[in-house]
Amino acid sequence: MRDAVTSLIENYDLKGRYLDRDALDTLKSYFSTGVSRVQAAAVINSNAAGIVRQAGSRLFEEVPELIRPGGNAYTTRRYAACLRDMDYYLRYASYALVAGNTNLLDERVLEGLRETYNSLGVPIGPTVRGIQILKEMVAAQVAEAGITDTGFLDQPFDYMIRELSETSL
Ligand SMILES: CCC1=C(C)/C(=C/C2=NC(=C\c3[nH]c(/C=C4\NC(=O)[C@H](C)[C@H]4CC)c(C)c3CCC(=O)O)/C(CCC(=O)O)=C2C)NC1=O
Repeated sequence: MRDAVTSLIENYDLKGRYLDRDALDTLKSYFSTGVSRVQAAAVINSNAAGIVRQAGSRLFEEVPELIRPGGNAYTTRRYAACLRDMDYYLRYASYALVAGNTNLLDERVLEGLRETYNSLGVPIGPTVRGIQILKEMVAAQVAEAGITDTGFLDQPFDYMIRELSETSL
């Protein structure tokens, strides 16, 4: 599992090079957003249950077939599994925000996920929509908390969306 700093150092070490101007700019930009990243993670952390619940309700309003007989989130067990998955996406996004790197999403979340979803008939399109809703809700809550330096906020959500959507046809 890598973060913004360890991945940069690893790259430079592989080439046996000192940190040059590009590296220092990257580090400066990471550290200058550090406090906001931690604040955003704190906002997510203290509202996680509500965010997941509301995001789920919004998803099921938009795609009601999911919770009707024959839908993949139909039955209490599968409904709960769906919300649990949303909670995974939110929690790992909060880690990735602090790490400033998406490597942990590859290692802990996305690896093998498409295959699992395909074998269980979990539809990718609505899952992607669920992650989008999480992203929108987090953006709103972080803004409401008065955190303004938030250019980094969408990255982990967009990364999961892109990786899950890829080859989904
Ligand atoms: C931390 C990394 C991690 C992830 C991401 C993860 C996902 C994950 N979701 C699963 C199931 C599931 N995932 C869903 C999710 C949904 N169904 C829908 O219709 C919606 C679109 C969607 C919710 C947004 C459902 C319903 C199941 C149960 C499917 C079944 O057992 O039939 C399973 C199969 C095993 C299980 O049920 O626990 C895994 C591994 N597990 C992990 O350890």
